[in-house]
Amino acid sequence: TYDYALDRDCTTLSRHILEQLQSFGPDAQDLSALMTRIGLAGKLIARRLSRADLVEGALGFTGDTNVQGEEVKKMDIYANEVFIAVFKQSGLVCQLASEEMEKPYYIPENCPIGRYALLYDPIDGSSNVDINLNVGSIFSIRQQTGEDPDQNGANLLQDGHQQLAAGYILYGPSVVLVYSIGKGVHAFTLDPSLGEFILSSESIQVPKHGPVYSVNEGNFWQWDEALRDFTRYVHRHEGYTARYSGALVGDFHRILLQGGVFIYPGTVEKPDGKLRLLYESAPLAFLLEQAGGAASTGKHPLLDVVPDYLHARTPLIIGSTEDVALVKSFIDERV
Ligand code: AHM
Ligand code: MG
Repeated sequence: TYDYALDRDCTTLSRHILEQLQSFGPDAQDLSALMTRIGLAGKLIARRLSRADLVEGALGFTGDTNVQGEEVKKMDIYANEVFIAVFKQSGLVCQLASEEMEKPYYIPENCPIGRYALLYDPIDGSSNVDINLNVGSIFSIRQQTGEDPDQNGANLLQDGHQQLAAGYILYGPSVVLVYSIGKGVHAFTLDPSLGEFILSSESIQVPKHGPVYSVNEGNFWQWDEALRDFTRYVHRHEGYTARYSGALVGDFHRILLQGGVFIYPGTVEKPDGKLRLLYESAPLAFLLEQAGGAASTGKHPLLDVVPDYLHARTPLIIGSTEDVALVKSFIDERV
């Protein structure tokens, strides 16, 4: 019969959330609606990426630099605006904060009832855009709480445990959306013929150990000696292999499924590394802890860190528990 195939094709994002929460109450309805909209953002971005070479003005730089001092790509701006457009008039989100905006974007008409804040990196791994390699979007949903008198995101400076939901969209050969609402980690694959994200892997668990170490070794001489010790160790031992794509979401996805460790350490130029806590590291740490892995700054569990600024960075060591512990052991030896 068709039952199995039809049932599988009906496990959309929104239905999955309602099932997970075993409720049709307001919170479940809200989270389900939020996730459906994030899915819509993902579809819009995927559509533009999939034919970017053919669309005038889709590729290349805008000529501006963002608050991080990085050159802005046209695709960064497009994707940033997609999220804003999708959440306007949603009644759900009062405040959006992203890598591409110095200050949060408020949607005042949503604020009386909008109970959530969305933090996101619209295009992660932008350097891959112009060469048609995988990129991603990362998102984190928090309760809209606290005061933000200067509208600079002061109310968002919370630790990572406060996240209600987190996830990412990977724009690869397939478009995959991975999310957690604190009840395991689940992956959905976009079926282009349906225009829907359909459940493809449920309750993903990261292996306790994996072969991959993923770090930009071009920065070797900018690292602390402890990380050089770790790298020398993996060079000298069998069973390790290096993978680094320049797009965190892709490298992270590999590790989630196959195990290993991703590292973006502090460097001489960037003592706190490159990755931003609130919309890059913390959402991925939330996911990985849900999948049975670990995330650390090298000094503290990553989810414990409270940033002092919306765009604050932290070093990131994330992956299988045994591999994160191995990196940590070299750090602890040098303390
Ligand atoms: P972006 O969000 O501005 O693209 O920056 C984040 C990206 C990550 O995806 C990736 O892991 C890292 O920057 C690569 O940086 P580097 O080239 O310094 O290794
Ligand atoms: Mg990024």
